[in-house]
Amino acid sequence: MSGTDPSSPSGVVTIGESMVLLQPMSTGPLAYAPLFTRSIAGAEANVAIGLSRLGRKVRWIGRVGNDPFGDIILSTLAGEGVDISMAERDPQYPTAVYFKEFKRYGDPNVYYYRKGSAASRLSPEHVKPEWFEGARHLHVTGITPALGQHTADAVKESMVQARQMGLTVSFDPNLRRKLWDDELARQTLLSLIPYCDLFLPGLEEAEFLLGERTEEEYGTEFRAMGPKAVVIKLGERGAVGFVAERVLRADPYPISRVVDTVGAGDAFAAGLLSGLLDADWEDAETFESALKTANTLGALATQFNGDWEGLPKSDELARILSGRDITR
Ligand code: KDG
Repeated sequence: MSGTDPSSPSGVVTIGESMVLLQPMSTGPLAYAPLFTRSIAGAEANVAIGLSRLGRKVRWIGRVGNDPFGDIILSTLAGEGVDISMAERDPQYPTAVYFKEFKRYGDPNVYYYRKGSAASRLSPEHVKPEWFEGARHLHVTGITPALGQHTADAVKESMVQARQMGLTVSFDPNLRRKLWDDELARQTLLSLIPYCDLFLPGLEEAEFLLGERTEEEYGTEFRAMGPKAVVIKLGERGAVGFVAERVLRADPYPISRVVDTVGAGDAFAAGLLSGLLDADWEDAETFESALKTANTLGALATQFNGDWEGLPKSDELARILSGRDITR
């Protein structure tokens, strides 16, 4: 179904819900927005597109309805070069939808219409070894586990199976408090950390999970739970990585305005993974360079409306990272 082959050594698999995204063409209260643009989104799909644009082979696995919104999700992902050959269509339940609201202050508000969606029916019995065959890495987030106990169990099962098959696993907690109760979120997200190799919280998420600590304490405590590496996103202060007893920092990519923060964490993950796949994580230079790419992608993702549309391709990213202007 797509032009990519995830059986290459650098192949990445990602699993999660993708939704149709409706964004108002005007700023202000959603209730008074008359016109919308239609796109697709979903944390794991955003990462898949970001990686595919950087030349990585990616397989997205998820469940959509047998409806026009399912069609547009699959055709958009396939058009972006993502392998959708293992995505499933549910004959009974629909594809989810979500709306953004831009009020000109703070992060955009999001409104979900996803209860009872095809993706929310994902359960551990769906997870199968074919999903991971030939791939090197699995990326999952804390959004799919928020959809129900069976989706949380399915994410855990996929982390377990992937590791049994020799893949490394990254896990972004992507806390979405609208989707679940705080205590359940904390317990479930903490319970998944031991099954990943690379844990990617934001600073606020780290505090939500462990309480107030220093950055170094977060790094030490999360690594003690199992992951080989931990990267904490620090927003305007860049990012800090903890790997092999080292603390590695990368400055933020400078930006002068923010248009839409949604999707920035996924872009960060795509940038980081693109730098770490097939590389030695314990090599400080490699890790710092991956952090720099991650910060750059995360910052670029805040510069446009939409969760992934403006993400760069590899040649554009190389130009941006080298500081060269497009006209020179
Ligand atoms: O990280 C961005 C995601 O939040 C967005 O694309 C939609 O997956 C989504 C969600 O559940 O919020």
